[in-house]
Amino acid sequence: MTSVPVENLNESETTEGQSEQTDGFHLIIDALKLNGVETIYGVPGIPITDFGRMAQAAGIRVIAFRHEQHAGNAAAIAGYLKKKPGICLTVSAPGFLNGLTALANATTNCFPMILISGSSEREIVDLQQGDYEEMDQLAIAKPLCKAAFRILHANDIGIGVARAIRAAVSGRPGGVYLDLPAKLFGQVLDAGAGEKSLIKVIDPAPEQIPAPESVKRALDLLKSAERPLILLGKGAAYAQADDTIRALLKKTNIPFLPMSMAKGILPDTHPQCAGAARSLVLKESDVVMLIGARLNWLLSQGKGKAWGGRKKFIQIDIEPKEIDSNVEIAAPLIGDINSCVSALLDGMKASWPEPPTDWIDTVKTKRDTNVAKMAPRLTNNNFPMDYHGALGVLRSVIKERPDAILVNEGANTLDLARGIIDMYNPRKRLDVGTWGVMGIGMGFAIAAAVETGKPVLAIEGDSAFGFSGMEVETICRYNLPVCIVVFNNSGIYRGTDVNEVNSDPAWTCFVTNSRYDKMIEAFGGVGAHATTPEELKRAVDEAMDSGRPTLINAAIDPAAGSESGRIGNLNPQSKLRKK
Ligand SMILES: Cc1ncc(C[n+]2csc(CCOP(=O)(O)OP(=O)(O)O)c2C)c(N)n1
Ligand SMILES: [Mg+2]
Repeated sequence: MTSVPVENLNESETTEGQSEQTDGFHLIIDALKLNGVETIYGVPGIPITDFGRMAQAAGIRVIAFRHEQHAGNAAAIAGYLKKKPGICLTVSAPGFLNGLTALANATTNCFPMILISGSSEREIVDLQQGDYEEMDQLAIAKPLCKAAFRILHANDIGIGVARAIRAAVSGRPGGVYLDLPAKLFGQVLDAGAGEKSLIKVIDPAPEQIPAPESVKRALDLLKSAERPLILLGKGAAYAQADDTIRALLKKTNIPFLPMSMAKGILPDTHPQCAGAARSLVLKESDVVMLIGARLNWLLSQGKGKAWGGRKKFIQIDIEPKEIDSNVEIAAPLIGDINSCVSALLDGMKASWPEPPTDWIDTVKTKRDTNVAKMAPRLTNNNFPMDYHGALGVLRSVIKERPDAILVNEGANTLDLARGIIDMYNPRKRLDVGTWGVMGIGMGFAIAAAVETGKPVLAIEGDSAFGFSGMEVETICRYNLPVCIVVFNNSGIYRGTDVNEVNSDPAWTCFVTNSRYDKMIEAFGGVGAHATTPEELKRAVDEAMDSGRPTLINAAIDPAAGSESGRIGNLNPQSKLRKK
């Protein structure tokens, strides 16, 4: 398509004798609507305020946040839940930068999203002449996302939006940046020509069928296994290939281990789930099939003590470059997860050997022992409340409402909740993901409620909550069915550190006996204060049943947590540190 600067068009061509005109504002909205965009998450300001108004008037739901990072996180998780790019809209320079963390996080986590930012006058920006919010946003975004585009001419809007959508969802999904200079919005175009320039993206994430020889190689290896394991990553949850994956697990009877956000494809309570025997299955398995899971730090890079020696890996991934990233992959299977798992099932024909019974029994025994060991801790009604007592009741809340969505961040609050709370359905657990990033809480909770209409339970460390806490106003403003439980232990990891040098508090500690529940009351939401598991259960049940925006301050023993939750081993140690 040729790009004719609109201001160069002959006046008479656009204003006289032709009934209708359109402009950048409307074409962008039309392009998004044509491609099924229903919701935009953002923060208004120059040059996008009117654009947001017009999008709202055109029937797009526009959810306005208090900070772009949370709007960006909302867009990212909307993309994950819907398998379509979530849209975040920001102003130039500072707004763009605020959204960028979410864009980078989305790319790292393979969530499809598009960050659309208004930008300043190109001519001035490029000569660095000091424009309002001057910044070369495209250059800055490029290394942090999967693709970055700028649209200069209104008749390229169709192409630009199509490229952004395709880049976000095809192959391995990720974040895309779309730069819209202020001038673009006002550019006028003949309405007919404008309409013709739009593109409805055909098959944005096509099936990618694995090669037959890869399928055979994977099946041969799996058949040879004595202690097989299937490891499900959040890619498996994203793929929405739930039935196919369940069929594979049923057919093979192989124990499976879900990564955090893959929990619930089959319930954590399923007899094959090895979640409660994680250490054992990682160490003892001989053949491991990775489905949409990467061998990154969360899996100790596939080697070392946790893995107890060399394994043979089968890896299903849509991204060929992922293979051999950390250890040798004996049987790579490149394609989309549904196609790959379907091909494996087809190749298994009618009969497939069960794993040796001593392996199944070993896993089961370990799992049952660990579950039994944990059980009494989860039913305590201690005061001061500890993590296990509090999480024991939240576990029941989810068991009683398996359709609710759980958002979770923090350190102890995250690690313990992940292990304790069983999930029963796919894509119901949303958390800090690959980076372990704090600040996703309210953005994820808002988008989960907006996109699914289901009740949301956000379990937040008090530090974690602080990163996005102001968005409780957004939750109240849109009257969303979100119940936030702040695990208030007065600090990061613990609330007991002491600074022995001066009167400043230790830098991991917050104000003691604080009442986060008061925050939501300021905006008309329901606040509650819980000091025992019983009180907590009552307050959460009420919130989940009423659907009213609620924040429960769960007072947790400041001494109950441990440094960095379960990953304290990643802290560097000083040999010289003075005690
Ligand atoms: C953006 C970001 N900044 C800082 C951190 C470091 N960090 C990891 S966990 C955490 C907070 C842990 O405290 P809290 O949420 O209160 O959980 P607790 O362990 O006390 O239950 C922080 C600040 C991070 N992961 N991400
Ligand atoms: Mg804390």
